[in-house]
Amino acid sequence: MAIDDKTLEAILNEFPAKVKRSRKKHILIKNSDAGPQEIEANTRTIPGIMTNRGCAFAGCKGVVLGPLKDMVHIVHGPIGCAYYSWMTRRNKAKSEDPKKNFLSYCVSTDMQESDIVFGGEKKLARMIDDVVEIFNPNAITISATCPVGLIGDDINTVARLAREKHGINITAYTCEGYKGVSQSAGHHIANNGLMENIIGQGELEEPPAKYTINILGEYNIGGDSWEVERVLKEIGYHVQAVMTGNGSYEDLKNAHIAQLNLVQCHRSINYIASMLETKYGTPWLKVNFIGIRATIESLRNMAQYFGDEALIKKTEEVIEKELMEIEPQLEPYKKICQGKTTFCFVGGSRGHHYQGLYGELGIKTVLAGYEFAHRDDYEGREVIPNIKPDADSKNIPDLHVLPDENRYRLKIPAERMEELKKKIPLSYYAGMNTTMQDGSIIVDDLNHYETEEFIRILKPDIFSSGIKDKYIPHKMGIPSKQLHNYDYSGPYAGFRGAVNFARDVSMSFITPAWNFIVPPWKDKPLLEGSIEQC
Ligand code: CFM
Ligand code: HCA
Repeated sequence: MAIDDKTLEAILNEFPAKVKRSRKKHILIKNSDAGPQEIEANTRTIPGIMTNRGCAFAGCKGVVLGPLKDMVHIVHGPIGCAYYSWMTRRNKAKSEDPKKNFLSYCVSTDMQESDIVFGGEKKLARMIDDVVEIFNPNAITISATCPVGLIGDDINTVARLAREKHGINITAYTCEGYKGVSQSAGHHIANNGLMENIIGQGELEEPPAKYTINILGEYNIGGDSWEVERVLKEIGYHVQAVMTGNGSYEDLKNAHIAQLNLVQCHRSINYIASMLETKYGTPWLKVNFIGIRATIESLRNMAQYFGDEALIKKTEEVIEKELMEIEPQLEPYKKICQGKTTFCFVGGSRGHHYQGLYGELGIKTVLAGYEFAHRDDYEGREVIPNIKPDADSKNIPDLHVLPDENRYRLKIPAERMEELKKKIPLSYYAGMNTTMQDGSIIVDDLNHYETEEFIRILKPDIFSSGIKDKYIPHKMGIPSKQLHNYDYSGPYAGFRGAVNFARDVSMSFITPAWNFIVPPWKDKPLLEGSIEQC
């Protein structure tokens, strides 16, 4: 069954009038005849509604800073926030020096009642001393949780004094959970901090190899970036820094020398991409390594960007070799998946990135959305933004100017940028509103009630979820696939990742376990009307 305006209205009628008015603006039925459709996004979740969103601390420490492996990330606050951001995201990391990988530690000041009353600055300073003595990390970050902001601990001053005392990079992030409306605010805080305190501080003056790139917005969930890097290296790219999956302070310091920044997750890291462009003139290219077609297009676009015939040829050779390896492996899974439907609701970019991969397996996305994306994620953006001339760079209000202003430089002449824009296809980079099929549903900040209602009506064969919404479909007899942490599996990126994904969703479809659950609509009468009050 499809959802039309009337059905949608009936779902929303269960909300109080004010809530209904608000939620209506966050839901669209895709209709390409209606012209550009607008959706409200990045606004406050209505209190009382069961949302899947996280907070600014989650976005800053959990998402962007947390994966940097040779740094110790101190969580300043009561223990809960540190505990619940401890390895749950499955951002993997390996270190050449095993003594310089601190990701498996949960480091927190564990503030108690007395610290809240008398302040936690001294405790934080002592903790930094301990961390330096025990771990000797390359750098330290301090992330504030809600109570720290409420009692007013000056974590920036604690960080500055510790930096002077220990002589290493120690920086503070005032990413208290309540800031902003979701984890998105935390991404921005982390992006600004990394740009201000780390990126560009390395010694390198020139790229160490031909075709030096950074991968931004790739967090190595389930090993994704290792799979992407395997292919990129085979083609001949040198990956300077991954931000921030399996990333390190040492690599990040020299990220400014890359010739091109790839942006996988635009939502969480567009700020660094544009700050690097403004400050160092490094262009950025939107890529998507989820799905076979998207991976191929991304690799071709990269080769076009450098424009070197040998690189273009090598790219095609690698694509062919990879396809030969994976196509026979995918065949049996495609047979299982063909004709199935899915919901694709994730935090940000993955809400559209995974639709292509689902489609390649024959699975149609009937509903999709993001927890916290902004309107441009729904409505689309340019692939390569205009390079701004040096003189303009200094007037960008959002830019955090680093001390060495001489580093402003423009690497790509404007005419070459124009030429590139014509060559590089934009197709998969259109926003979610353009990529979805007519009649499908787009929902921003989907909540528990709406999840149940949309499942009841659309009865998808699989539900893409996070840990908070995973068990709603299960109780309704529908399998789920966590697209945040991949349910202990992965990698799902690139060519081999696509096979892993196909295998995992196929297993969900054929497991007999679902036959033991009777969905509510099969054994209970569905209440379609309303009960009159006596
Ligand atoms: Fe980017 Fe991400 Fe995502 Fe994201 Fe996240 Fe994540 Fe996500 Mo969970 S950075 S927006 S804040 S792709 S942690 S790796 S899976 S919600 S869709
Ligand atoms: C976060 C992290 C998260 C949570 C995933 C989930 C992740 O938002 O704080 O809800 O299952 O990917 O780990 O998005």
